[in-house]
Amino acid sequence: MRDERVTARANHDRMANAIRALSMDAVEAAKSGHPGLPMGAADIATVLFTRFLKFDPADPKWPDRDRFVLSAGHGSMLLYSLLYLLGYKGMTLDEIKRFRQLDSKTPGHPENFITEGVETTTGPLGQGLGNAVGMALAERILAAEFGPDVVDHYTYVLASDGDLMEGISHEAIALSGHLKLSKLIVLFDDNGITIDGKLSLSDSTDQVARFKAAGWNASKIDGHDPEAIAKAIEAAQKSDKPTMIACRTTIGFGAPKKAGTAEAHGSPLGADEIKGAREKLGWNYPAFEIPKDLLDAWRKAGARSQDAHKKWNERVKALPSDKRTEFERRLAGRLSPAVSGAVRMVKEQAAANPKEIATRKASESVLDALIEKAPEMIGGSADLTGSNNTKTKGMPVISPGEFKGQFLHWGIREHCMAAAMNGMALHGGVIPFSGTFLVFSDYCRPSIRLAALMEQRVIHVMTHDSIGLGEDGPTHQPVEHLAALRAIPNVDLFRPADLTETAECWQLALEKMKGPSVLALTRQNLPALRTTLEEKNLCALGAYELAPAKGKAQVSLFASGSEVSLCIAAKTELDKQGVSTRVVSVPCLDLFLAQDEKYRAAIIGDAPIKIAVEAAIRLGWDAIIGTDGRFIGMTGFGASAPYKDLYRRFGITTEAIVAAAFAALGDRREIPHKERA
Ligand SMILES: Cc1ncc(C[n+]2csc(CCOP(=O)(O)OP(=O)(O)O)c2C)c(N)n1
Repeated sequence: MRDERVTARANHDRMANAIRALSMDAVEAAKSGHPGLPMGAADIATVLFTRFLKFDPADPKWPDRDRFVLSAGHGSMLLYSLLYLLGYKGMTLDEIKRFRQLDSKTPGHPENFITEGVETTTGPLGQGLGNAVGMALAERILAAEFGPDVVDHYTYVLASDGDLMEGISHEAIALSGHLKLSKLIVLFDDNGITIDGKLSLSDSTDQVARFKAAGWNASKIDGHDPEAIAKAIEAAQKSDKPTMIACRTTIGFGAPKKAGTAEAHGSPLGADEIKGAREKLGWNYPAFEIPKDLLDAWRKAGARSQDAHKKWNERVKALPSDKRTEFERRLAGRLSPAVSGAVRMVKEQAAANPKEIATRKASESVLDALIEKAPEMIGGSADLTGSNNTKTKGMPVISPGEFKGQFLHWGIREHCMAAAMNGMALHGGVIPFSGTFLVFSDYCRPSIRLAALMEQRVIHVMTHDSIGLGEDGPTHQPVEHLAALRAIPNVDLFRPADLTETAECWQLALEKMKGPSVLALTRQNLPALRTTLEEKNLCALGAYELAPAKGKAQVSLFASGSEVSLCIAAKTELDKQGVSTRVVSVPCLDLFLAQDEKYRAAIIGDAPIKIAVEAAIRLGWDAIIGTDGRFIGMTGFGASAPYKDLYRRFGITTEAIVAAAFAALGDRREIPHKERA
């Protein structure tokens, strides 16, 4: 018995050392990277991947696989070593040797869209933990609907001190504790070291107590003792709460001088230290060489779940055919054809019965029509449900331990909401949409940026989109946020002008399979502008001529959202005064700027006067009006007052548009005069 244990331990050590060796050698070859975490966490990873994790390297996207999130993305060599050792086809030894090089499968931080087997893109600390909450949530939501026979997997996270120091971790821990996400298991790489040195320089939190206070199981173990790790994971799997296992480890384990110090964190160990580590670990193989028997042992571990995978395929096949079709549709992320039907119905109603409503309310009407047709849509709000209008009557609420629902009260946790939504989208089978105020997009921004990078379909409903929110004042009035969101590549920022445009923008957001959308919506009522039914989605090209000029246009007015109606009123006035004017609605500047030259030129037109109107800063609009165009909007922060007073104070009015047009015409008339002089 004792001998067996000794042999098992020796085998474990060799397997873990394979991770350590590959990691330190790859970082050395790249002349950059982070050897400390992979060397320290190698024991945890070896136990998890060889004894617990359910996955199949032959099918990295197997929907019922356990998810593993390396939240501390800087330790990417841990993941790459595992993928190679376990037999993921895309991860060859050559790729390991090309760590951090151009076009390799081994970028500096894990990127899920580059490397098969990587579940999410991590690097910004704390995000992975937030993603994992969403993955665990999506698993429960789908299990509640389709049953444990086809949806039953764990979400494991490896989190570092940095992950747990970031503010987002507080939101993630509190929310998942509250929801009793019992299949979420966090392995905390408790090494007490950060970049600056000892963790004690900047933190003295009792993490076990912290997690327990949030409703988790939490314990402390020796992170280099495989049996202790295994026992803790076994207990975690049986728990009715999420579990955090603080695994005490030594960063850079095996490095003779640098282990246990910040020097092992983020730079190559150096030739001498690597030589010393080889001796200390009893690793007598050249760089990048894994002995055959060891590779075989790892590959065998990689094949552990093949049988489970096969049985799962059979269980899916045995589902009643309509359930199976629906399950497969959800997993593929395909929308039901009923979605476009629902959008059409809203457009029909909008045309038949034009109403003055706020676009947040318009969005609620669209959701009302959509929600039944798209049961994969999971809505939520960061404690502004009544303001964001993201919860319709037909949406049951997800609650602790009860996941059959379509709406989640995220609490006042915008950052985790956005990160978890990314995790839900990555998990698949659900389409998350959120609700908060547009001004708080800043609190979601790091996660929205990652959704864009990862090409994930998440939809953020962000209401109270300008000074038009009125009395809450400048703290709540976004001015730079539209531009800031437009600045993120692959984010589509929609700002619809009425109910019809809101329906069209929702459709575009849902149909955008590879990236996030933000719907910026008003608090205040807006008149209906699209009063005839158009089959075509006019918002699809980002901008379109809403009101043509009578004859040759002298003035082109461009606007989004709440300011489009001001332009329509200004056009009426200008036309009356003999100035032929057209109005272009720009519900999505991002989409418009992505159109071809011909379309852009046609929409921008050749009217000599171009004026853009948006109750926000000018940034971005020059692409349409040019640097010599006129802009009516904000140049600084708003103020607290009823919104009509604010629009007057900041000069965003029909009169101001008309005056700007005349001033511009006057300027032009003056030019030849000046030239004559
Ligand atoms: C949001 C964010 N801030 C800063 C960094 C830069 N950074 C990378 S690792 C790290 C901290 C390292 O400490 P720890 O998380 O304990 O990792 P370990 O030293 O154990 O590898 C920092 C500050 C980052 N990646 N993300």
